[in-house]
Amino acid sequence: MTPEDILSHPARVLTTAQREAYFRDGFVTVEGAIPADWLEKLQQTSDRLLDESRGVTASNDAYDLGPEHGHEKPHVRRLRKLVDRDPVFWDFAASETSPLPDIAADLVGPGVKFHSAKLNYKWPGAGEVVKWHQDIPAWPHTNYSPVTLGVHLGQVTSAHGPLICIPGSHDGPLFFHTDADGAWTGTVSEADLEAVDLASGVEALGGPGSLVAINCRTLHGSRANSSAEVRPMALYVYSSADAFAWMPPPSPTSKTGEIVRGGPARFAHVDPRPCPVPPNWEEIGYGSIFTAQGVTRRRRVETKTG
Ligand SMILES: O=C(O)CCC(=O)C(=O)O
Repeated sequence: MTPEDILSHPARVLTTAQREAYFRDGFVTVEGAIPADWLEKLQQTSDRLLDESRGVTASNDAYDLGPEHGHEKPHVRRLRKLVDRDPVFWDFAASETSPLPDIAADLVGPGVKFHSAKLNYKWPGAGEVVKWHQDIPAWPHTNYSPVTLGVHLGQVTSAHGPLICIPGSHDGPLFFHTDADGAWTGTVSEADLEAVDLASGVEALGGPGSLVAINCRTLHGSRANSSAEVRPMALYVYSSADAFAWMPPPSPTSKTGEIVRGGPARFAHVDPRPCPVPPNWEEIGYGSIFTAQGVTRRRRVETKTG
């Protein structure tokens, strides 16, 4: 579906201005998107799983652990395959009472397919950055409807290492996310970034329950958390029902491919714009963006905001 087709369907949760901003800029932030009862359930479940991580000593299917992880001080960088960690996370992704799939429908059209979900934590002092990247080169689809809905479980200010999106980059080129030898790096090369106006980046800020929707082509990243609090952000990916993955997903869940709103598509929508071919994750495995990118400080983003 084109943006015009999608906008011709009545909005369920977002305003017309928010939907139009998403299609114009490639992202939109929405303050107060998630009601308090849902937020509380998500926060409590996240806290419990963080507590349970104290007994885990190495990264596994559930936890991506940072180098400082220990029983006394959990350092979980990511909860993987979120919808398989606790039923609350799948209810939030799919149930009739959750606003999340309706927000997705406002951005991809009435037929909504679930792709994947994770919860990224960013710990104060850990120096974790997410380097500039686009999402779709890691999990290409027949079209560019996939959208990531990032839900802030805590307050996010400039100091918390917020997501930063480059406006309009979804209409620009798709970049390789590989090094000179063709090995996957999960990030755009310094040479390619020379052509990008990184200073135009917009921070996705907001209180607990705020949301940022990012199109799969939009260039984005985040710098280290320099605040005193952890920054937990749940990231749910959906596509239109007529989008089909043409390579194995990096982090398949038991729910990947489920239709959560509307019905299955009878035709695939194929967008002619080319997409680089990622590694076959089924063959080489996928850790997380932190393991792919390495955890290094990123000069460009740090320079931007001092
Ligand atoms: O957690 C972040 O700040 C960025 C997340 C992200 O872009 C990703 O995991 O692909």
